[in-house]
Amino acid sequence: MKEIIFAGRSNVGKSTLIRALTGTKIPVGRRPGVTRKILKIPYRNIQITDMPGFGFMSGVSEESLEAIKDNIVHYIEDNAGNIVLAVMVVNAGSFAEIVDRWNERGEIPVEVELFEFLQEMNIDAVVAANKIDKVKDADKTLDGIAERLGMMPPWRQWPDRIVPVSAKKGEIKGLKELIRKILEEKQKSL
Ligand SMILES: Nc1nc2c(ncn2[C@@H]2O[C@H](COP(=O)(O)OP(=O)(O)OP(=O)(O)O)[C@@H](O)[C@H]2O)c(=O)[nH]1
Ligand SMILES: [Mg+2]
Repeated sequence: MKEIIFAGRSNVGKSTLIRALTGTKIPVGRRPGVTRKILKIPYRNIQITDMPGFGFMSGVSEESLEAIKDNIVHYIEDNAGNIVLAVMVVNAGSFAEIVDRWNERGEIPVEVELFEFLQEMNIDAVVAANKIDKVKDADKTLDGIAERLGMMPPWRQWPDRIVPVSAKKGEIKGLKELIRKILEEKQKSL
């Protein structure tokens, strides 16, 4: 079955976003590390895949965190043929700061790595900038996200690649429309 995967750092709101999109009551929570296993949710004629988050989780060892990341990468490699779209969910308000902190340490931020990996695998990827309800200057924040993922600002130049959402408030219209558009284009090219 064709599938759409949702991936991103823990606690960014991946599961909340899938809930809002599909109406399926999958577990969500205030603490990082709620989704521990890859979860497959049937939705219409497609499968939505909820990934465990990568990054910090209290009480989880460094090795386990690495294992989660490896798991995600392997899953994507093994299922690349079915994956029609990857939604990379980020916390809009903290994304820039996290990326800059990693870069200052001379490390590649996991999100940047994931985004590049998806491109290498030829998997269509969109960035869902979630928790936009908590952000004061949305345009500036979204420009900062675009820039850090190698997309020249202003972010509005990339309407097919970056979309602000608030999963919690159910403000997900932009993402819904984008998903529909991408799936339609895929159908046509078959
Ligand atoms: N303010 C705000 N909070 C949100 C939004 N979306 C999710 N949250 C909150 O963020 C927290 C984490 O949500 P989850 O959906 O469990 O996050 P996740 O990315 O699936 O987390 P893991 O499964 O641990 O990787 C919850 O407390 C949500 O209510 C949003 O759009 N705005
Ligand atoms: Mg989750």
